[in-house]
Amino acid sequence: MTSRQDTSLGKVILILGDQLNPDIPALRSADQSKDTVLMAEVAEEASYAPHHKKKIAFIFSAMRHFAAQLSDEGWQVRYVTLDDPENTGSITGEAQRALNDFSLSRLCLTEPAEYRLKTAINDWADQQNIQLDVLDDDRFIATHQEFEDWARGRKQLRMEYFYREMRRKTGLLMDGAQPEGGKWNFDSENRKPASANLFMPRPPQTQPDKITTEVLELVEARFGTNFGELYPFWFTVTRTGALEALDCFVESALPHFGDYQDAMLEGESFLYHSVLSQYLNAGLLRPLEICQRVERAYYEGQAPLNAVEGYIRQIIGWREFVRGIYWLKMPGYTQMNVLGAHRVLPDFYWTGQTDMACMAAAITQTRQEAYAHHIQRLMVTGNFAMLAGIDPQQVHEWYLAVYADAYEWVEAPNVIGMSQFADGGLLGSKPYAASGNYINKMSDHCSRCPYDVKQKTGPGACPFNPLYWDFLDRNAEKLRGNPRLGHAYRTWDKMTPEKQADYRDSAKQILEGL
Ligand code: FAD
Ligand code: DLZ
Ligand code: SF4
Repeated sequence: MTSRQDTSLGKVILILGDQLNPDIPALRSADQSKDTVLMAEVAEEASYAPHHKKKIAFIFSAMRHFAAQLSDEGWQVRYVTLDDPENTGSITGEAQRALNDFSLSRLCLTEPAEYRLKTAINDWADQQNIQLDVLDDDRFIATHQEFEDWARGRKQLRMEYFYREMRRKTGLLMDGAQPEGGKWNFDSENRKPASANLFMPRPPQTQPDKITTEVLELVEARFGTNFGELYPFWFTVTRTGALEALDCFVESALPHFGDYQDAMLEGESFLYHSVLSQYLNAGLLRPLEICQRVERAYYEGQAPLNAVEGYIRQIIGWREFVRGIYWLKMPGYTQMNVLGAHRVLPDFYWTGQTDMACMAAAITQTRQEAYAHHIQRLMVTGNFAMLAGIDPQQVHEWYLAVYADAYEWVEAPNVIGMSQFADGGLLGSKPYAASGNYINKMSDHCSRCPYDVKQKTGPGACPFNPLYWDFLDRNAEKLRGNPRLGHAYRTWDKMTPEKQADYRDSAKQILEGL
C-alpha cells in the first residue's frame, strides 16, 4: 500500500472492481509519473446485494491481481484491503481519504457501470467540491448517445434492429454492406435439445494461488453466511487466464454453441456455453476482442456460421442492447412492476430445496458455481417466478446476488424486462412464459422429477402447467392484446369453463403452498 507525499500536481485515478483492464480510459488518460491509482475493497460494494461468496472472492482476487500488475508496470498504486483498519467502507469514503492523504482535489475515473454508484460519486464530488473527470467507458460498442439516437422516435425497441447497427459499426461478419452468409440471424438452426452422450467440454479450472487463497480466507471469515459455496474455487482472476479461457472456449465449445444454446442437461452446468461473462463484465476481457477471436474461428473454418453469428449476437446485440435500455430508463427501471406481481420470493430460491427437478438443478448449480446459463435463468427460475407472480423487485435482488457476472446494468434489464415482463414490453416483445412442455423438450429434468410433465392439473401435475394458464388468465387484461400471445389466448378461450376452473384451482393450491 504505497503512499505519496508530494503529489500536488497529480490526480487520483479510481479503478472500480469491474474496470480491471489495462486499456481502461482512466488509466489511458493518466500520467504514470505523477498520478496515483486507487483501488479499494469496500463493505458497501460487497453488501449492497447479498452477493454469492464466489462472486466476492472473484472480484477481490481479480482486483488484487490487477493492482499487483499495475505496480509491476511502474504505477503508484494505493490498494485498500477490506480488513484495513482505516477502511471507511465506501468508494466515496476511500476516494476522499486518498485525496486528503495526498493533498489532492482531482479524481479521475471511467464511468461507473451502475446508476447507483455513478450517482453516489457525482453527489459526493459536488458536495466536497472535488474536480471529477468521468470518462466514457469505451469498452462498450455503442455510446449512450448512439443508443439514445437509435431509440429516439421508435415505437418499439427491438434488439434485432439494434444488433444490425452494431454489425455495421464493428464490421463483424460483414461482407461489404451485406451480412455474411446472406442473413443477419441464424437462430432458426439453433434449437436442438442436447443428449447426455454428447462430449461436454469444461471451462478451464484454475488452482487458487497465494493471493486468491488469502482472499478466500477473508471471504469465508467476513461473508461466511452469504449464499453459495466458496469451494472449489476455480475461476481465473487474471487477464492472461481469461484469454486462455477464451481460447479454450473457441477451440472446444464454440462449434456447438449455436446448436445446443437452449439445451439443459442434469449434471451439466456449462454445456457449450463460454462461461466468460464474469471475466468480461469485470474487465478482464473486452467485448470486441472476444468477438474478433470468435469471428476468426469462422473464417479459419473452425466453427460454423450459426454458432459464430449466434455468439457474436449475444455480445454486440443483447449485451449492448440491455445496457442501452438500462441507461435510457434509469432511474425507475428497477422499480417497474407492470403486471402488479407481489408474491414473496419462495425460500427454495436460496436453498434449492424443492421437488421440482428443473428448479432444484438450476438453483443447486447456482449455489455451487455462481453460474447458470441463459436458458436456466430465463426459462426455469425466471419463468417460474413470473408464472407464480413473484414481486419482480425481489426476483431482481436474487439475480443480482447469486451470479458471479451480475451487475445491475446487465442483470436488471434481463430480469425486470426479459424474464419478468415487468417493464411491459420495453425490452422484449412478449413474456417468456412457458409450461412444463418447453422444459421437457429442451432438457432431461422431467424424467427424474416426481411431478408428471404430461399431467395438466391436480396434485401430481407439473406445477409449470397450471401456473402457465393461471398466469395468462390472471394477466389477461394486460396481455390479451399482445399478438404473440394470440394463439395461447385462443386455446384458453376454447377450454370449457370446468377445465379453466381446474387450472385455476390447481394453480391456487400450488401458490398457497409456496
Ligand atoms: P454464453 O451463453 O456463452 O454467451 C456469451 C456472452 O454473451 C455472455 O458471456 C454474455 O456476455 C453475453 N450475453 C448473452 N446473453 C446476454 C443477455 N441476455 N444479456 C447480456 N449479455 C448477454 N448476464 C450477465 O452478464 N449478468 C447478469 O447478471 C445476467 N443476468 C441475467 C438474468 C436473467 C434472468 C437472464 C435471463 C439472463 C441474464 N444474463 C446476465 C444474460 C445471460 O444469461 C448471461 O450473460 C450468460 O448466461 C452468461 O454465461 P456465458 O458467459 O456462458 O454466456
Ligand atoms: C461487485 C463489487 C464488489 C463485491 N466489491 C467491490 C469493491 O470492494 N470495490 C470496488 O471497487 N468494486 C466492487 N465491486 C464492483 C462494483 O460494485 C461496481 O464497480 C459497481 O457496481 C459499478 O458497476
Ligand atoms: Fe420441471 Fe415440471 Fe419437468 Fe418437473 S415435470 S422437471 S417441475 S418442468
